[in-house]
Amino acid sequence: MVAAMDQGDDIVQTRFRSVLGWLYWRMALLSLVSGAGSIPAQAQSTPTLLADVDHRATMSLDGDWQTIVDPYFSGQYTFHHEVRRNGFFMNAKPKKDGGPVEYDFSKSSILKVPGDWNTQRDSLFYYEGPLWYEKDFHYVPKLHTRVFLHFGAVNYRSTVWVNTEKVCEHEGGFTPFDCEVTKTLHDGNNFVVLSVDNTRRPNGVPTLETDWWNYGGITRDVLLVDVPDRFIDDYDLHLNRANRSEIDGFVHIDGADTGTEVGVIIPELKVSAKAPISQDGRAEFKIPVTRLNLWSPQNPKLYHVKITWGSDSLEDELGFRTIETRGTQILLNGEPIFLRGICIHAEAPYRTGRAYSEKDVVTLLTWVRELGANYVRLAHYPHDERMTRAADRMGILVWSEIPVYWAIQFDNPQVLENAEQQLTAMIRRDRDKASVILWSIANETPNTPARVKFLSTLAQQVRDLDSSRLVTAALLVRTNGLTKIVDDPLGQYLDVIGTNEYIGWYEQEPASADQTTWQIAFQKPLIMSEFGGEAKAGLHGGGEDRWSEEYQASIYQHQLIMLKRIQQLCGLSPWILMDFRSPNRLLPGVQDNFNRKGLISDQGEKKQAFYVLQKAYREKTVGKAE
Ligand code: GCB
Repeated sequence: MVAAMDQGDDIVQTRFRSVLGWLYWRMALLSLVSGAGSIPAQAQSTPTLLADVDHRATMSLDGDWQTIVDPYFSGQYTFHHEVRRNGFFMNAKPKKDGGPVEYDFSKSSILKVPGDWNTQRDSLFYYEGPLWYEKDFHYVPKLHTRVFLHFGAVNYRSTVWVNTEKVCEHEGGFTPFDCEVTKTLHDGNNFVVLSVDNTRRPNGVPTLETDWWNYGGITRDVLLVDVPDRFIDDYDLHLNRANRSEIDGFVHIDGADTGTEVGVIIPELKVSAKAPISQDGRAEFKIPVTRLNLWSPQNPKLYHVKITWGSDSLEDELGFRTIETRGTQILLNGEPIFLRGICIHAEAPYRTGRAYSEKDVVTLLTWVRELGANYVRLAHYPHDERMTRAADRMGILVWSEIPVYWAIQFDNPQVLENAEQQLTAMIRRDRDKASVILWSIANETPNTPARVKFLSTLAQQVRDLDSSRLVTAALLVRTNGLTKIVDDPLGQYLDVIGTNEYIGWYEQEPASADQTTWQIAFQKPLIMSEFGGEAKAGLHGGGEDRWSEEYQASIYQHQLIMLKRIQQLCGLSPWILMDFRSPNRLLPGVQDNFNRKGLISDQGEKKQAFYVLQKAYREKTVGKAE
């Protein structure tokens, strides 16, 4: 995709200029008319992140929300013509007397949560801008309980008010956040208002240009989460790489007294361990275990684990396994493993739109199984937590990634902060999942010194947060005739090298792969993290007719010939399991706003290439049999 990248840079710059003008206008207006936008001291600009929310006592706020489409973001102003105008967060009602109130949530239309707005209302299909959500709910406070408002994901920027008080702000469309609302909720009727803005930004992560639909809105669950006054807010329990008879890790308590003890109980293993809390609020564990049934794709064994501290206790289902590299191999539980995989976007099968439900993820992963795969690359951002939970249960290994995609502003410290925050949220949410073996910090990022500095900082952050898994990224490769060269300096900071190439689609012919050789500058495991080509399901032609199923199948056939010759290949995840919506894909009658590189159409029709890959995976003709 190098060619497309260069073009992308131009587009980014052109759009950047026009966006600058618009931003200038808007900032000027805002400073004239409003005090809104600054966050009061009591609100959290970096909201808390709870662990294991799907095992907490919760009340769902999913369902119907009142919504106001607000392209000029007029609902955020509090002053206009020197007259006080309530921002929409006040949730006021128009009255005959008194000042003008020019909105009314109760009379506005409804959107379902979770769900992107684009596929729920025709007029919002291409909408990129601010939209307001409001929901009324009843709440009865409990003694000695703190309450958090949890959002699974909101794309892209959001500000949250409860009963008119701003409780938090968040940026990033695919990671969870939690706003504390203990003191904001009343006994009885309450309401929450959210402004959500999916406007693409030059300094966003991702930035202006992506090859997926910019689905806006509250795209994942909203929950009220009850926890005790002081509670278990983070933990990591994993198998020791060097000693697979020991579970290591920590439990962190929010507000703990030093010296008090945390308990970890695994009934099936007869484990009942205790450890004291030190000054940093953490209790460190080294738990000896015997007769551990290791988690693997063939045996996705999960243990019931209970963590206790004071009045809090938290349960989880954890698998125990190790993942490491040795030379150019990836070892699962000490044994070499070959990753027979496929990429997936969080696009919902059949209905399209953002995937969020159990049905969505099980449909996708069942196809993965049918393909004979043991591995998925979840592109290009963290997917719903149901996906990694299902992968844990179904024994499918996972590469999980943050949307550091193409040419983001690598020299902007605020962009780094944003990427770090998304990386932390991804790791904290999913480090209890045995299926996740690879944290990816980037996809196809152009090689510049600023970018290497930026991404090496992220690689170090992964190691600080989770040293039990591997760091990777999908790199661009250089081409010299029929030689592919992998020498991106970022490679030195990674455990596993991912490379994307599109021989037979963006360059050369499918058969060119037969003669292509690979020069890899790193003695590390390599994953072919993308290859493929487009085909419209049901469109047939010869092996030379682009867009036909035969042409796509021929790309796969030739790729498989090439891949067998790459000695240090440890896995592959062709692009992609299912067709997905993309605003870049405009060919009428064929693409119609879908990237058609799926092995399966968005309506579930399997293309010929699916069966080519299935045969190679089932017969293990690609990669070494483990
Ligand atoms: C890539 C990108 C992916 C695109 C794909 C394509 O290299 O990583 O996001 O969708 O190519 O289809 O061009």
